[in-house]
Amino acid sequence: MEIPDMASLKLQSRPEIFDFEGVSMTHFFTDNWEKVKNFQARPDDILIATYPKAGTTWVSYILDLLYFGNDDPERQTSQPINMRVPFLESCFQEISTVTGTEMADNLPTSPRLIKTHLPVQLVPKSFWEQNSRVVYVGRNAKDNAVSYFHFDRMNMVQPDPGDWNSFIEKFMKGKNVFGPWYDHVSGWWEKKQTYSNLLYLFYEDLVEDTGREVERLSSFLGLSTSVEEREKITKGVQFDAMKQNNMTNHVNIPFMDFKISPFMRKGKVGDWKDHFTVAQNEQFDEVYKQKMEKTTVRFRTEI
Ligand code: PPS
Repeated sequence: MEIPDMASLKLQSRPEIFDFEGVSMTHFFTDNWEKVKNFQARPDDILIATYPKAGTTWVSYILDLLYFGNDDPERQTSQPINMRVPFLESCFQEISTVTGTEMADNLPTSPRLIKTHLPVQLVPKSFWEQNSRVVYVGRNAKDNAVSYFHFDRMNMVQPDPGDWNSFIEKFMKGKNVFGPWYDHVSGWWEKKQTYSNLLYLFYEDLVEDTGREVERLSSFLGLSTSVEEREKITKGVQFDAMKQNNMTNHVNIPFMDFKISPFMRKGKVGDWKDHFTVAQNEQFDEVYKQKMEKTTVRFRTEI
């Protein structure tokens, strides 16, 4: 795949946000919509679903190691995680001629691990028809917002975030790519009540006890992994290990400017405390109460 360099990409402007079926989107995630909508899932597919910046890469890597960690050593040393786990709705035509759906269609593995940031109502219906397994990861709104802010600063294919004050206003209004955080986490939570093949994980639980969550994943997927295997995986997926690992730290992505902010930034629960002013925190809590009134999903903003 031919990849243009950062300098030439920087010359292009950031994408506009627009309303797509009631959700804020950029064209990078809607240009291939017919193919996304009609994507043919398989019964053994595993869909990794998240709001952006909730722990997608972390869980993708854990799943990849659980399934393929002992197979082909070359996979672990030469294939970046974003090539192993295609981003279903992505369509970065300026950068690559291969769309997310094509990448997924051409995956040689079984099962296929597929990433999506779509809110539950936009997920291609074949995943439900095929009863594919889904792993959802949620992260508390405050840390999620902070992580998303720094990501939008460094990622040239995302809309310009502006400064932190304007970003947090936008976040509370749900005007980020992939829509409101509130609807995303609660929509997927509702789905879990009726769709039993869905495991809902929390980023905070992963930070608190990664080994326990690896075991939870392994058991949800019906895998018979040994304690030693799980310990090895747990060690390999720690923040520092993944930050050093060029297959997981996204250094291969040309439109991310690591001088502005690294992809593997802090990996913490509670970093929001270094960003929110007291007034912002109070306003955020008020908005949160209203938006999350009807859902029973609960997040921890510290551990
Ligand atoms: S994306 O672009 O939506 O796919 O990003 P995503 O992978 O969902 O989220 C990136 C954030 O997850 C953190 N991360 C981790 N934290 C702890 N441990 C491990 N192993 C780990 N791997 C990724 C990453 O640092 C981003 O969070 P922030 O808060 O910005 O550091």
